[in-house]
Amino acid sequence: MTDRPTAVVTGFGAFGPHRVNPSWSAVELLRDAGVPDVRLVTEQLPVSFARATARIGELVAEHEPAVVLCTGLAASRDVLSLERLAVNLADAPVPDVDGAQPVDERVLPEGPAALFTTLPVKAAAARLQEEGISVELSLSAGTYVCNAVMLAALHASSATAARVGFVHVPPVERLDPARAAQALEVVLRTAVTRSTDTARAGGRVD
Ligand code: PCA
Repeated sequence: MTDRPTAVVTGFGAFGPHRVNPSWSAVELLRDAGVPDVRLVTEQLPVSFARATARIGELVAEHEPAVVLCTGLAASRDVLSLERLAVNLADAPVPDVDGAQPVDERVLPEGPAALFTTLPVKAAAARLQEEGISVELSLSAGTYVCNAVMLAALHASSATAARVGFVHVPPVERLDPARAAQALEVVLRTAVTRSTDTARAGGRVD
């Protein structure tokens, strides 16, 4: 029973006008349904640069997960986004729930400019499309708390084999939380069953 891989899956709490954060609704549904053969550790993170980045590091140290899947709301997006990159930049257009509003600060003072996801995002995107769930690969998780948590999760796991990534969910009007939960399960399953990503063209020319 201890052979089951552990997955730490997080969503965010309320912030700004978003009284209910659909990322957490999706994580709750995933938690309640369970994922066969995976030990799920779920937690709601506060939309706080300081507390959320510290907490994700604690979760990684405590549970030594095989997968870390963090999620958050992208209010302006139409479809589910699999983030490819976290940047070492905190530039908050609005204060976080603690009133902190970093401007052009490093998330990790000694860290690199950016870190790549270690999730097999192209393979996950292909599986999501097979399930009829619209998805895009994203090159920016923004410069707010979601990006900071993704960077902190990658940094905390950098000496491990954990697969770490971030999924941005659109508002509920564009994606039902039950469908978002299904999508998270597909991403998780892909992460635990594949050690490498598929090498299919998927970039962009702007
Ligand atoms: N979305 C915000 C922070 C919390 C959330 O759910 C973001 O994209 O940074």
